[in-house]
Parts: sequence; structure tokens; C-alpha cells
Amino acid sequence: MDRIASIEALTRKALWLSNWMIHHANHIRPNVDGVKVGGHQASSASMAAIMAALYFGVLKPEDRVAVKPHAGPVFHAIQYIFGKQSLEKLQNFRAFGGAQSYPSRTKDTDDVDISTGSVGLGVAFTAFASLIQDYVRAKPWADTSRPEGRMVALVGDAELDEGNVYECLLEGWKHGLRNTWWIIDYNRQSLDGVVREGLYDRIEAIFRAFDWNVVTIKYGALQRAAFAEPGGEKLKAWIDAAPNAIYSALMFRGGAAWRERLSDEIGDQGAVSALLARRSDAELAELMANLGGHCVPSLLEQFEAAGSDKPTVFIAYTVKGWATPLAGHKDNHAGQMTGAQIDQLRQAMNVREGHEWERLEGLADPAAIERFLAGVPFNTAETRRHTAPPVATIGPQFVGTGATSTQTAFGKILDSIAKTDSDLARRIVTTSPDVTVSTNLGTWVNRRNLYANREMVDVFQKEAIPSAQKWRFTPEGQHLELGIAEMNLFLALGAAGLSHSLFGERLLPIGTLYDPFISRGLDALNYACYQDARFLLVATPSGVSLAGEGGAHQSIASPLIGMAQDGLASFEPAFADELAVIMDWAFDYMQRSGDARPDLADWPRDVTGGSVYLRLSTRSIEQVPREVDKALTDGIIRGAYWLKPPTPECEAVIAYQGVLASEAIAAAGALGGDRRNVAVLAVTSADRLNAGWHAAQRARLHGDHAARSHIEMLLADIPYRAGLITAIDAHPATLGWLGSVLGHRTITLGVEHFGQTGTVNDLYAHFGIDAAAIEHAGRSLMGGRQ
Ligand SMILES: Cc1ncc(C[n+]2csc(CCOP(=O)(O)OP(=O)(O)O)c2C)c(N)n1
Ligand SMILES: [Mg+2]
Repeated sequence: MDRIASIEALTRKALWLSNWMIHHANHIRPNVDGVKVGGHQASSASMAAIMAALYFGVLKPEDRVAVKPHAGPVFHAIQYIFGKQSLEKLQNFRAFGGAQSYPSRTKDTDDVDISTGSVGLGVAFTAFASLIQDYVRAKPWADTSRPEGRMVALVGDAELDEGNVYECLLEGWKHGLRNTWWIIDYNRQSLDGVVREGLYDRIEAIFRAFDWNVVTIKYGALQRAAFAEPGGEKLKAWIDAAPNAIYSALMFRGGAAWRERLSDEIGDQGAVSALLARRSDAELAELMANLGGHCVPSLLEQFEAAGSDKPTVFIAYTVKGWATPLAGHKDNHAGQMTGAQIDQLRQAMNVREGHEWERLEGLADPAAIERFLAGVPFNTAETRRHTAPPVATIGPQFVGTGATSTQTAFGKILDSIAKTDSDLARRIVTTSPDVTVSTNLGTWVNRRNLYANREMVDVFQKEAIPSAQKWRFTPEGQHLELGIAEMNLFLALGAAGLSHSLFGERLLPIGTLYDPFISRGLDALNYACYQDARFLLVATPSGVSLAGEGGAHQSIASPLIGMAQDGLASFEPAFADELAVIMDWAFDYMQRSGDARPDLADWPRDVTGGSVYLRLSTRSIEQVPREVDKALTDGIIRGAYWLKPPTPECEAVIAYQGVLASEAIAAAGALGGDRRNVAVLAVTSADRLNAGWHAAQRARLHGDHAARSHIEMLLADIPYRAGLITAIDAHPATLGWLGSVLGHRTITLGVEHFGQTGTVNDLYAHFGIDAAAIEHAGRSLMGGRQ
């Protein structure tokens, strides 16, 4: 059996198993709650041949693939054929513990390279993965003996509606993108219906504009042979002119309908009538379905001809629902075959009843296929997922005790790291969407340079024009300068944050942006976390504390995003020494992968690690001169410590997070004087405090009655009658829950409405978060006693 015949046979297997998997999940497995299970038979069928040609023919172990989310079943079927996916997981497709609905590198066990789900993101991720591959390989410390991989996206045509695809094309062009393949499943259908006519021309023009190779795989081998027959050119002209909707509708209706339509429109033209007459209805339907994207020899030919490393888009014409009764129907996106239809497909695939799950059931020569599979290049590597040893941290970098802002301190801490000759400094890569200088990365960049795939001098420096920024671009540079698109920032952080796994080289990525613009890239941030990428996100400035910048730049919700985002530990330090401690911890936390660390046990995620988000500010505040001992370090990392501890007579507690430290301290002074005890709780991470509290609650519910979280232990120091005032330059709900930990009466201060320009004092007074407002709230809780 030759290679092409083997891959064609395996295409049919992948088609069958993917459709059967979905059918089983929806119609055979008991449905206990009546909620639709779902799965996409037509979208899977559309890609079966493309994926078979890639996985069984063209891909190498070093390639990395993002599979269109709704073709997940084909991916799982192929892995099953390789022997890398269990029957049990397939039978539990979309069930608890089973194969995931959409390929997931964290939840699936069968070698998913790049998760997908939110359309467009997996596509763009491949471009950033390729940039990161180049970045890493340009470094003197990299092991370049490993072969370079291609980053491949299998793209639904409607994914091209997503703006982030174009944002990444532009960025890729700027950085000299290489080794990237996007294979578009051009079935001209989306979820709701058939796409607009003429889309092909737009797509082609766009990719050419960005200097990509464009390879169109329009006709299958059968069609090309028919075009060569007398009258064939008429048939080709008809296919080329056919509106998408007509083609789809006829695909659905089948051979007789094709004959009727073609006979009506071109059938009186002599040779072409004979061409049609030579074929049965079934053969005619097969011919018209033989678009390039379903033709294994055509696909292999084009993939194998693409020799250069220039980014290449393949536009593969396909039919949604190919080779199934769903083919071409405009409502087929979530449509599924009936029992009778799946039975018909089973028979057409030569699969015996009761043998539906067997790997090679129905194939003419299973032994030959096994031999073929054993030699498939993609299947030869033992493991395709790498690891990299952790990079040692170097301890907190304290940068003085003069009044400062956390943003300024961040720049100094990074500069202090940049000065060291350490692995940590070498493995850090910084990136920013056009806010490098305004987020204080400038000094780091001056020392460590910008990354480019070739040397470029700083023209301003060469022309002797004085500037604080020395922008030298070099392959060894450690800053990846991005355009303004925040989606790109998070995609880049996602790719860099998986470098250890994708490319076997550890990176410690740091991305900076303005805090409010996290929302602009939120889905890509969520996506990066979902893939378990590891990075440090530094968001600054934040809140109304940036005053004069006005409402459009003032973030309100970001601490709540930080709390709710899985995989992201968020902090909002007030003081430079806290920031130094948190950054040092973050570099370790980003590299954890499951080794037990019992000393940090109050948040389960501490064991596995994750990414870290720092919400910083440009507002300078007085620092607290102090020794940062172990207890203080622990408190900072756990999320809170007593800045002014309570006494047994404590009447009120002011709990603040971030830059309102100064207001909280002033209010505590005014409220307490030397007569009563007003304690101040410095919260560095509402997120970790809250997660620890939840973890302790769960532990107690599961029988560990002694479990206590950090916040419970801290608040146990204050009498029950004491009042609690929380204050934050953000939404008050961030800290509002503190009152429910032990039931203290609580007033929550914060910002709930868009701000406006003004001085810090104006805005703090306006929103009631200044020292006077905190004091006022405190008095009301202390029962009006003066
Ligand atoms: C960001 C996002 N929006 C919406 C969806 C829901 N959705 C899933 S697939 C799809 C249509 C995809 O069409 P296409 O890419 O052409 O794939 P096909 O099924 O035709 O192969 C939509 C809207 C999603 N997954 N992600
Ligand atoms: Mg489509």
C-alpha cells in the first residue's frame, strides 16, 4: 500500500471516528441532565483530509499546531490512531475527564501543542510562537542543535473575521516572521451561514500585502483530471463562477441535483454533456466534492512544495460536512447526523456494527497501515513536549527608602537585575505595546537592548541627538517592542511563557502596559492563562491616582479581574520593598511545576505556580524604613500584614490595598491619636488572601477542622466589636469581603464610577477615598464616640 493510499485510508478513519465520537456523546451515552452535549460533525469532516495529510504525512515532531477548535474530534481521533489517546477518553468526549470539546494543552492528555476555543487566538498564537522560537535561537545560551519547527494554524475561514488575526499579521511583518503556516479550511461557511462572495480575493490580497506566500488548493486530483477531458474547461469555468451558496446547496442535495443543475447551465455544450454523461450520479457528486482541501495527493503536493521559511497561507477549498449527509447544508454547524445517517456513514466506511471504535476497523490492509504508522515522521519522537530547568532567583532587589512610586521602583528593580551577570537577567525578556518608556522599562532596555533578527543602530544616537533612550536592535536584545495592540502583548506573553515547553528553553517574560488596557486584551490574557503560560504582567499606572490623565485612562475593575482570573496571582503593593519581595517571589512562582512546597501551603496554586500580575502606580508615597524579615516577607506574599498591629483594645481596623497606604496611615493617626488603638492592615494581594480563605473553607468542609487561612489568623487578633474600613483605588468589592471572614462590621471605600481629570486630592475627595473620608467612615463605625 503506498503512502497516499495509506493517508487516504486514514482520512476516512479520522472522519469516521470523529463523527462517531460526537454521535456517541450525544445520542448513545446516557444524558443525565438533559443539557445538550454538542460537537461539530460538519466542521470536523471539513478538515479530516487536511489534518490527515499533515499528521500522517508532512508534520515533523518539532512542528507545533493550533487546531481549529471545532475540529478537536479529528485531532483526538488522529491521536487515537497513533496510539496516543485512550478509547475511554474518546468515549467520554465532552464528559468529565474525557477528551475536551476543544483541544486543550492543559486538560487533554494527548499531546495538544496549542489550545484553541476562542476563535482567532490559536491562529495568532502561532505567529508569536514563531517569533519566540527565533528570539530564543538567537541567544548565545540556547541549544540550537534541536531542529527549527514550523508553527502551523489550522484555521476556519470565519476565524479571519477576528481582528486579532490582522493585528498579528502586522506585528509579524515588522519582526520578519518565518516558519509559520496558516491552512485555511475554506468551506465558505461560518456558524450562521454561508460567507460573502468574493472573500477569496480579499484574503489573498491581505496576505500578499503582508508579504506571505499564498498557495491556493482549490481543485482535487479528480477535478483536475476531469478538466483535462474534452469539455473540462467549461466545467472548470462553471465551478469558478459558482456562488458559494449554490455550491453548498448542491453539495447537500447530491448527484442528481448536480446533474440537473449542470445540465441546465452548461449541459448543451457538446463535450461537457458527454463528460457529465460518463459519470453516474454518485461519481458526479464525488467529482464535485473533490475540492483541493479533500484531496490527499493535492494537499501533500502543495505542502511539500512549500520549501522556504517564508510565512505561507494555504487556502484549501473544502465543503463543510464533506463525505457526510450534512455536506453543504447552511445550518450544519451544530447539526448532527441522525441515527439512520450515521448508520449509512458507518456502512460507507466499511465499519461493522459493534466495531465502531476499533482503530483500523474497515481498512483493507490493517497490517500495512500499522507498518505505515510506525514510520510516520510526526510519530517518531518520544516526547514533543519539553521541559527546562528552573533559573535561580537572585533575591529581592531593594532600591532605597526615599519617597517613590511603585512604577519608579519597578524600573529601578529591573535595572538592578539588568546590572547583574545572572541567568535570571539573561532569561528575562521584556515586552510592551508601545508603552516601554512610559512604564519605566527604559533603563532595562538601555542595558539589555531590543531584539531584532538583525543588527540595527539607533539613528538618533548615531546622529548625536541627545536622548535618554538608547535603542539598539540586535539578535541578542532582550526587549520585544510591540505595536499598540494589547491582544498582541498577551499573545506574545503566552508564547514566551510557554517557551520552556514548546522549545525547551526557559524564558521569564515581563510585559508592561497601562492598567486600564488590560481589558483591551483580556481574552488573550485569559487564553494565555488557560494554556498555563508563565509571565509577569506589570500594569501601570492604575486607578484614579493617575489623576490628570482622566477617566478614559483610570482603571476601576482590574483588581477584580486579577482576583477572578485563574492562573494569575495578582498583587498591588504600596511600597518599594514589598515590590522587591514580590518580584523575587514571582520569578520563582512562574517556574513552579508541581513540586510540593509545604511552607507555602495556604493557597493550593502555590504548588503548581502560575503567572503574576502587579498593579502599580505613578503616585509617589513616603516609604516605611524597616528591615524586611522573614515574617514580613511571608505576609507580603500571603497577601497582608499588620502595618500597625492591633492591641486587645482595638476599636477599628483600616485595611487598604496599594497606593492608598498614605491615606490609611494618615486616617489611622487622626482616628486613634494616642488614645485608642486603630490598626492598619496592609493588603498586598486581595487575590491571594481571598484564595487562601476559600481554600481553608473548603478544607474545613472536607474534615480538616484545624485549617486556618492567613486572613483568618490576622483578623483573629482583633476584637469582634471592632469595625473594619476597607479602602482601595479601585472597585470596593476587591476588599469588601474582608468583613465576612469573621463577621466584623465593615464600610467599604473605593471607586465605582468613571473618573475625570483633576489632582489626586480632588479625585480622592470626590470618590471618598482620602484620609478624611476614611476617618469619617471610621468614626461612624466607632459608635460616634469622639
Ligand atoms: C471568539 C469566539 N466567538 C464565537 C465563537 C463561536 N463559534 C465557534 S465556531 C464559529 C464559526 C466558525 O466558522 P469557521 O471558522 O468558518 O469554521 P467551520 O465550522 O466553518 O469550519 C463560531 C462563531 C467562538 N468559538 N469564539
Ligand atoms: Mg467555515
